[in-house]
Amino acid sequence: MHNYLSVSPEVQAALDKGLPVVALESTILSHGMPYPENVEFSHKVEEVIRGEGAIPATTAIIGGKLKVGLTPQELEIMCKADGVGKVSRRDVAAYLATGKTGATTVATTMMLSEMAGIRVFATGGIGGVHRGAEVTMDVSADLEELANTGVAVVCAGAKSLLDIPKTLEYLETHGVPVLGIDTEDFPAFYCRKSGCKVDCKVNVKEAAAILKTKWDLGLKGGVVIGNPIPQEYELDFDDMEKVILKALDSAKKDNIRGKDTTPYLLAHIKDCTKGVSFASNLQLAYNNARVAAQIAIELAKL
Ligand code: PSU
Ligand code: MN
Repeated sequence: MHNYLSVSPEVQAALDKGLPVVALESTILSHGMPYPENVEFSHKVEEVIRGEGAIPATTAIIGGKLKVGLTPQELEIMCKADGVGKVSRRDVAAYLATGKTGATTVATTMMLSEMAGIRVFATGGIGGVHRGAEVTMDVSADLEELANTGVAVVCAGAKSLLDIPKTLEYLETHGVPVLGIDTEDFPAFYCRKSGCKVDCKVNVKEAAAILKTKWDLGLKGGVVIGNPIPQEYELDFDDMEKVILKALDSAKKDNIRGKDTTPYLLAHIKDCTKGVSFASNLQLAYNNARVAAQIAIELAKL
């Protein structure tokens, strides 16, 4: 493993001492946000975690290594995203063996976190079961990773471009707990409610206790922790639905398939909603980083 895994000295020192560490993904940087705004975000989201008293660990695949904890230069590479691919579980070995630079998704960030010994990860939204999956079979590898890998993912739920009820059915089938921070509603990224419920409304202390208990019992897999977008940044559900329907229609016309689907839909939504959705995206990600740090701190105490 040491031939492949490269944990930054700061993150390794924190893990050795049992200090709270929060993982961050890089697909959100390389394929989810424009350059150079993503550079500011990549630093600020790490500062939010530090501000709470935890250590951030952004992940990526660079130079044939699985990187956990990036330098400012490495963050810049991921933000510029020149020739940077989107790496899910199936792509990991090929990227490592060929030395290609890859951005980690939720699935691969969970993998790298578990390899390094990090238990809590903050992101924007998870992948899920796509609308029309009964025909396309397009189900994100994020869900399979949640079924198998012992990392908690703090997110603002899932974008309603996905089929949220089917996504939650999949998680239930695979035994993945879905918690809500101070809410009974599973959030829909830009919106605080999706129309679906979480399994359990919790505060950060309870979330940490549930994680400890699940893993003490040897129960395999991760946990989804839904943290709704702050009210002042919430967007209108029906407005977003119109934009999403247009994006789905356009993806169909352009014959977009496979791993390109999610980045295509995200880019389309961003263009259609101008800066408004981007501002919300930033704020919900900061909010998730804050709560993930608080949960990591509570977990470190247990
Ligand atoms: N959903 C978002 N923003 C994102 C992603 C999903 O609202 O940036 C990214 C994440 O990295 C997630 C990946 O893990 O897309 C899922 O891609 P796919 O649907 O191809 O599994
Ligand atoms: Mn897919």
